[in-house]
Amino acid sequence: MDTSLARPSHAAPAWHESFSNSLIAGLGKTPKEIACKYFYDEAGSHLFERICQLPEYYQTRTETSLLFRHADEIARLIGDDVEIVEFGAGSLRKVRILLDAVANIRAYTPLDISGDYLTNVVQVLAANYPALFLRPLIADFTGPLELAPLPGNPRRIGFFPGSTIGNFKPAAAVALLGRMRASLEGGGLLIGVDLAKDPARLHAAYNDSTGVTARFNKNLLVRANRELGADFDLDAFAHYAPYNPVEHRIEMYLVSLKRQRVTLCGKHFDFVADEPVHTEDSHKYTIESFREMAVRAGFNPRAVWTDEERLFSVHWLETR
Ligand code: AVI
Repeated sequence: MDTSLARPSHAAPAWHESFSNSLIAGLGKTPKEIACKYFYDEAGSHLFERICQLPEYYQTRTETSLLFRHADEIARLIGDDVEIVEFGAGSLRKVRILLDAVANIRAYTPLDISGDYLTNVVQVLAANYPALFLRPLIADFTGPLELAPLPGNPRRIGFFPGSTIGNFKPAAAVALLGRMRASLEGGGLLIGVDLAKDPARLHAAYNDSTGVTARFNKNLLVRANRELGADFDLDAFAHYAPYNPVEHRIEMYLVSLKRQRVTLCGKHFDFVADEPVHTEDSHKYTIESFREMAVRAGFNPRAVWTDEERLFSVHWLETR
């Protein structure tokens, strides 16, 4: 195979600059915040992979087993002769279930913001699927989604597993789904959505006993120190991830353990003791509330699969 096809290209430049601008703007707000998309540098992507294997983090194994169990039915709904576009592709592990089940895939387009990580995982996939046409893109799928059409215009199928949609506030989630819908016209979206459940179970999933989620959260500060020359004292911030039952979401914070000043890019940011920096929301839906949201984004919800415990759901949404 021509390995140049498996080399990711940049859909948008200057990640570095956008991280510093976003961090400076976010730390200047009250309450302070850091956008969760910056979790995923190479180290953050590896930490997220470890989260996915934690016993407390039921999402990954539940979604994977749903995809395996219903692969034939999913493949029938997807049809053949399609391009699969994965939004925020990560490890490229779950898509293998589709690559094995769907007939005649014309192209697989994984989009991810972590270029180094994408380069590595795409090489492994290319070795395992030598006949597959791959066009990896280093891209922020939260921005404009303009994908060049492929020759012959195969139907485009979006794949958005892992309940990443839950990391957007509901209005932003509807807007993102709407942009995805527009880029998938004539096709459909296969999307994984975590379900509302016992808050204790959710709390455990985001406060794991081995502290991997805490390291993942603090990686934002590690990254700012390394990439932007910031001087965050890692021991002076704590991971805090409560469930908010009113908004149906886990909220993640880094809490300053003392009064302190942090400097980055020549600017000073003061923290009082116990001051939170908001780093992530992870919304949980019911099957019905998610389907209503998909309808608001212009999709036609066609099929949904869930496990016996109703922990997680996978939805097939058509654009027409
Ligand atoms: C990527 N996303 C769906 C994960 C989640 O569960 O919201 C990110 C994560 N944050 C902490 N643990 C995992």
